[in-house]
Amino acid sequence: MRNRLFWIVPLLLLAALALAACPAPPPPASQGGGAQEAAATESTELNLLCTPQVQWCEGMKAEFEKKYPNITVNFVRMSSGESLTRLRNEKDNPQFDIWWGGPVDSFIAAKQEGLLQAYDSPNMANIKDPDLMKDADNYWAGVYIGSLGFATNKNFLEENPGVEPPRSWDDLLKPEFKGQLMVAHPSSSGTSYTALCTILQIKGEDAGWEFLKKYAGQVLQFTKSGAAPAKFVGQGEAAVGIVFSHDIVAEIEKGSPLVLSFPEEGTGYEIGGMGIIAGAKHLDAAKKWFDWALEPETQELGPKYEAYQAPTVKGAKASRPELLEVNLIDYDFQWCGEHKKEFVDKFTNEIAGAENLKK
Ligand code: S7P
Repeated sequence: MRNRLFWIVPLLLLAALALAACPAPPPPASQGGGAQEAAATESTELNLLCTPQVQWCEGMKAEFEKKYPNITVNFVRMSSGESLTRLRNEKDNPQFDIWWGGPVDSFIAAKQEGLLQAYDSPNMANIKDPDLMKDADNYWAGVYIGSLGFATNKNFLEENPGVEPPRSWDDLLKPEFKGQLMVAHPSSSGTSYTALCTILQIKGEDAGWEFLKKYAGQVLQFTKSGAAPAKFVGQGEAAVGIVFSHDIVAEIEKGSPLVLSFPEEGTGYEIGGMGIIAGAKHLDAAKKWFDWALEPETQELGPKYEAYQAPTVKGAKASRPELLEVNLIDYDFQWCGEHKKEFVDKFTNEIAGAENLKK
């Protein structure tokens, strides 16, 4: 007996010491614990595919990082068509987490091709007109709205007395604008695709394609990016640009000698979209961006970065409401999105190839 006690006492002491050295188990999740908090503040990244103007992309990155200092946003700015091509090529190994901006026609095409994943953000409830401004299955949400307009160089008008800024799509075919139009190519640009699909809707498909042949014949140069013609026309490289009206306003604000006009029979408009990429590697961060982009305060940030699109959420004020107080057609986003590849291919193969685009 004495012998047994001789061994048991030191063994008990060793066991007590070992227990004291063990870390305490994490508290149950419902209490919120140190381990969970650490995970929430762990540094992470968000790879953003950004389609609007680079200045706005930079501004949004800075604003988001201010709100979420533990998330570093890496963005690449690409036009809509280029973005779609890139997402198709990376489908099996996506490099981007979220795509923000650019007309939703491309998001509808991306959903169709399995490039996006659904996310039912709690902030979807903020959207003003859910039937129009978000996908029924939550694959994309609208983050801004903008109308198409014409930008005419004032000096050109002064040098050509009697020439008026175009006020209808047919005016673009006038002899004085031969070789004087500038627009982006619809294969790379969402802006230009919006113009193409607007024309097909206003004129009907047969007459629309006939018109598009003549319209392409008036074009001096197709650019890659949708907003570029406003800049080039402001510099006097061509007389008229077909561009989103908010991009024309931004150029005028910078001092470019441009007149903004609209086609009176009706103009097309965009809903700028946002969607999470299928297989996103930083899903939590992507969801944070998605939620944040649907807050009224976020949507009012645009003018700080020379972006004058109208907001899509309740409680956010439009900086230039007059840009939507024009004759807007009942643009069929679903039809334009679902036919995007077909229409772009037809334009490229039968009307104007996409080679030698002006940047
Ligand atoms: O931020 C200006 C803006 O016009 O850029 C987007 C545009 O479609 C992107 O450029 P691409 O035409 O080159 O694709 C618009 O969504 C946005 O309003």
